[in-house]
Amino acid sequence: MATRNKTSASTAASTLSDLSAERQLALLEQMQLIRAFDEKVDKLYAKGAMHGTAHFCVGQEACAVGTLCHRHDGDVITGTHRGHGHAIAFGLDPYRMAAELLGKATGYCGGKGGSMHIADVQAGMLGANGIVGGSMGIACGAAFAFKQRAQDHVAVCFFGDGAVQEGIFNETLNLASVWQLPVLFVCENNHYAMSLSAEKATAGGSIANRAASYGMPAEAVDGMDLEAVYTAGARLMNGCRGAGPALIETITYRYLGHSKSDANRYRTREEIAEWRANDPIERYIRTLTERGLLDDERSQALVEAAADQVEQAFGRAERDPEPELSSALEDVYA
Ligand SMILES: Cc1ncc(C[n+]2csc(CCOP(=O)(O)OP(=O)(O)O)c2C)c(N)n1
Repeated sequence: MATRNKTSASTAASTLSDLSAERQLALLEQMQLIRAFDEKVDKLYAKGAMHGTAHFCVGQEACAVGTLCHRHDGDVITGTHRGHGHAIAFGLDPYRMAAELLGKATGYCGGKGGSMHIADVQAGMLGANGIVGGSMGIACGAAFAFKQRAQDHVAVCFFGDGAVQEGIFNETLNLASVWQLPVLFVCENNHYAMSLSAEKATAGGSIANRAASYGMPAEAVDGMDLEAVYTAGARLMNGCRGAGPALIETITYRYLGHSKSDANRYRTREEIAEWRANDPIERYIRTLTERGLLDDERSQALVEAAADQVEQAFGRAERDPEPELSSALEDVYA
């Protein structure tokens, strides 16, 4: 890990077990809510009840939850096309997300944005993004503003392994480091950019090492292990505050296809099964059970509560009005 000459970069790591029982359980609930949300959306697409496309983060829940639980008021995030988990972990309302996906006027973008454009700028969710790597420039802009205003906030920027091969990755890491911008880059290395394997596409092998070469603290962690992401998140996000950038490479996996039209021909069933056997939610349930904070009954109740919350969100959103035709040209930028 590269280090920076700032004391805040060496903030002592805290672990999940330092949190109250209630808080530890809340992180499980959040991961279950993300999964329930994406599974519901997947079903709605399969039924033809939803249009356009969507990208699911089933399997990747620990990455967003483990980092964003360190956020403070005033911090902002930028997401990706696979962004439902980022939005929920940031605290957006699943009902307004459901409304957005269903094209309803009550959605975060008035029903005109859909899955890849969910944003709540007032709250600090600066947007999911259909442009691979697009989240990086926006996060750096926000971090530049924090620095100019001498604010102690962090911009958390999610992106995939595919974005690492784009020019913007190198430009933004360089500038963030040269200008010491408070950005936490969170790479969700789920091993594929559509069908292209990260292993074949990443010169030098390690994304964390690439970031370290720009002079910022950078670590690769097991993204299927909430505990590991949490610990790295505590250290690196605190290190960003009032200081410069850092990067976490979360090694993770998407269980479902790239988007709705993916036949999964570039990977085997066995490979998917192997990753599913290391599921971040199941793994965290085992940890909480070993700590005496959870039993089978409570665990089942939490799964049902998450599914119920999602059902209610979509049920309510379905009854909401569509945007007025007269609003078609509102909020359009050219
Ligand atoms: C600039 C740009 N190039 C190409 C695309 C087409 N595209 C959409 S998603 C994707 C793969 C992205 O992979 P990765 O960054 O690893 O994210 P993941 O889908 O794995 O979460 C590509 C190439 C795009 N949307 N934007």
